[in-house]
This record gives sequence, structure tokens and C-alpha cells, in this order.
Amino acid sequence: VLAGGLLAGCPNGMPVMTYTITIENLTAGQPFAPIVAAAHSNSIHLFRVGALASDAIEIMAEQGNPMPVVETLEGNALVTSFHNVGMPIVAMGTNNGGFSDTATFTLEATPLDVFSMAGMLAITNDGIVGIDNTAFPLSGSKVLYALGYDAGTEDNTENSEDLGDPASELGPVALDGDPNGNEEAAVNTNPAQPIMLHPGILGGGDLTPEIHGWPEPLARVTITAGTVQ
Ligand SMILES: [Ca+2]
Ligand SMILES: [Ca+2]
Ligand SMILES: [Ca+2]
Ligand SMILES: [Ca+2]
Repeated sequence: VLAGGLLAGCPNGMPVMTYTITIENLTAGQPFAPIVAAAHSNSIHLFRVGALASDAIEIMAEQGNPMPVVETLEGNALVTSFHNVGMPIVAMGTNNGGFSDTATFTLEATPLDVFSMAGMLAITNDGIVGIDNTAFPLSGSKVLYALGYDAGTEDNTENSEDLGDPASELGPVALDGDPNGNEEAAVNTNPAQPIMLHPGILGGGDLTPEIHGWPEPLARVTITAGTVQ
């Protein structure tokens, strides 16, 4: 059994290579909730810009909960391997909540697989940091930069009562009113909008652009080819 929970070993007799993945949070004040990364067929996507979010991505983007995304990958014949980082990756140079600003793990991939990942921007209504279907390097290392996207499933109120309470512990400052839950239904975007580049923190509620905002890219992802299995 491969790390991170994988399924069937060597699909169609394709060679499987082990890759080391390092994700670095480049922001000054925007923690990432647990990121899920995967190696899979180019015929499926965790998310796509311009398409509607899946139910699993909606839950991830609004609550930070990666498990519905994990469930879509488990046992999926088009998925060679996946990894749930399982903990936040906090802002660069910080250890808020006792967490790191970097995560490193491995994935197994065939030469035909693509890499993707997604995780909630923890101090947003429905923002994710993500990469959609990108080729693995055949050898050596490849550096990718991850951007922020709006899942299109929650209005960007930026009010603490609409944001997950861990935002206060994981972020640069405690938000007014926390802990006060995380409203979803009353701020649902209806109809849902396509996933788009995130407009950023605008400062209309309890968030402050200079503290919680970011310049793109949000994360650096280094993929290093290792041994052939
Ligand atoms: Ca939104
Ligand atoms: Ca919410
Ligand atoms: Ca809250
Ligand atoms: Ca929603």
C-alpha cells in the first residue's frame, strides 16, 4: 500500500515513478486548510477554471474539509495515487497553531498521469489554492506556482460569522466575533458561478486586504522525479 492511500498498483502495466512534492505557502497572512494532491488521468479534474465546482470542492472551499474530495479519489480507477496533507500549511515564516509553512510528501504516477491539487484558503469564504492538471517531469525537478480561485459557491462577505473559526487561530490576527461558527446557507451563491481567479480580499467585512490579502502566486510547488518502481 502506497503512502497517502492509493489503489491499484500499476495500471495497464505502465511504469510507476515516485515523485517528491513540496508545497510552500508564499503568502504573508493566508493559511491553507488541508490540501489534497493527486496523480491521475488527464480525463478527470479536481476543479476547472470556468466550470462549476463539484459538491466536494464546494465543501472543501467553504469549510476546509478535504474528506469529500478524498472520497472522490478513493477507489477511482483513473487515479494512480493521492495524498491528503491532513493539516494546515500556514503563512510563510510562521508556525501559527503549531503548523508549518511547508509540506512534503510523495506521489506515485505513471508517464500518462497529470498532477493536480486543491485546498481552502482558510481566511476566505470559498477560496481555494490550486493547480489543475499539469504534467509531471520525466526526470529532475519542475516548479509550479499555484494561484487562488473563487469556487463560486459562497458570497464573499468577508464576515467572521461566515468564515471558519480556525481562521482566527491559524491566521495573522483574531477576527472580530470568533468563535461564531461558519454560516453557509445564508451566504450561498445562487445560482453558483463558475470557478474564476479569486478577486482577492476587498476589505468589506472583518478582513483587511493588507493583512489577509495576497499577491499571486500563493504557493510554490516543487515536483521532483525519483525512482521508477
Ligand atoms: Ca465566492
Ligand atoms: Ca461560510
Ligand atoms: Ca467564524
Ligand atoms: Ca455554498
